[in-house]
Amino acid sequence: MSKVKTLGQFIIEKQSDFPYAKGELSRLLRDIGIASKIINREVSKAGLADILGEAGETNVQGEQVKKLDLFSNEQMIAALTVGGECCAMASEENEDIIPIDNAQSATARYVVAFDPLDGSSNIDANVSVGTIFSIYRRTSLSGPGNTADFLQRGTDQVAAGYVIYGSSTMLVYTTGKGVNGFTLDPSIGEFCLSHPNMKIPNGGKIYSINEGNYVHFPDGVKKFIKWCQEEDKPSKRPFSSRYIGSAVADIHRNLLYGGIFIYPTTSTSPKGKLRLLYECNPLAFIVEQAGGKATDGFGRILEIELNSLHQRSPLFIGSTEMVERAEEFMSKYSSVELKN
Ligand code: P6P
Repeated sequence: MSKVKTLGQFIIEKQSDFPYAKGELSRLLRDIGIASKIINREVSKAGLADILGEAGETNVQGEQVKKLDLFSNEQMIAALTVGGECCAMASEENEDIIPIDNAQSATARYVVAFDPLDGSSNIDANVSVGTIFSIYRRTSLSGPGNTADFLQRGTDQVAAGYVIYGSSTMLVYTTGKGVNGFTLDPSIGEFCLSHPNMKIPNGGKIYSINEGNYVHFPDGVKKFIKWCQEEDKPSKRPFSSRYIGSAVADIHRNLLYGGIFIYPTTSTSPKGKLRLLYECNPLAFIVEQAGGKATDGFGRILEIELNSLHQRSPLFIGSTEMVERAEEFMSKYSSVELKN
């Protein structure tokens, strides 16, 4: 009896978790899985760009080679359009929403926001990158979705997940009933359940932040970093500094080992760098469901009011004990105006 449980089998098995579920959410997750497999195929060839042709040129087959983030964006849009289960999409690559105006989608109940290839600037160095997605019920009644369908709090997400294209390709997602991880088995082309019921360690010894921005960090962040670096055996300090520069990879590592990832306000990113809709909210939903915490340094990420598609937020995310320690420093050392 095979012990392999595919993503498809798992989704159908869990479908009973949703009363009145007619399978749309299951099919939506299936569609995202399909796009991820196609993206994975191209990302895994990235190192062959010299042979296959750089982006913007034609390859040996005479085909136009696209930048991988644009390619990934096209695959997500295509899979969700054909799948017919969502009425609109929002993407990091598109200024405005992408309404889907076809017969199937007119009655679709969901909208999907995504970052098709987060960290793509690292691709040429063969660093792990990721796709991040977030699913909401539409608030409009019918027809193609509209921008207002996306302006919801993170607490309103019905599902969220990421795909990390690394030493192996993993899809990690939640529907609010815990977090499960699936590793792609290329020999059968299926995501197989490899990390059931993922839980982030309550404490950790890894802090992940771009210390190159140190001089521009809020005082609370500076004090937290120095606290992490102090010698203190009972609390196992100094902690280790690990920063990949690809949020999905940094946060995935911390999800497995414990730790905190911080992208605070800086001089070049006065509201933070990461986007609330398709980065902070889905990653926060996953980490909270795994028992961790995600805030902007003062308040819960999932409760932040979203007023625009590409709105940015500071992000403190990971093991609860580490996030709460960082919040203590933020409260103690950051000036009052930063709390508004
Ligand atoms: P910096 C990638 O561009 C990204 O959006 C995140 O994945 C990553 O955590 C962050 O930016 C890295 O930004 O300023 O440290 O290079």
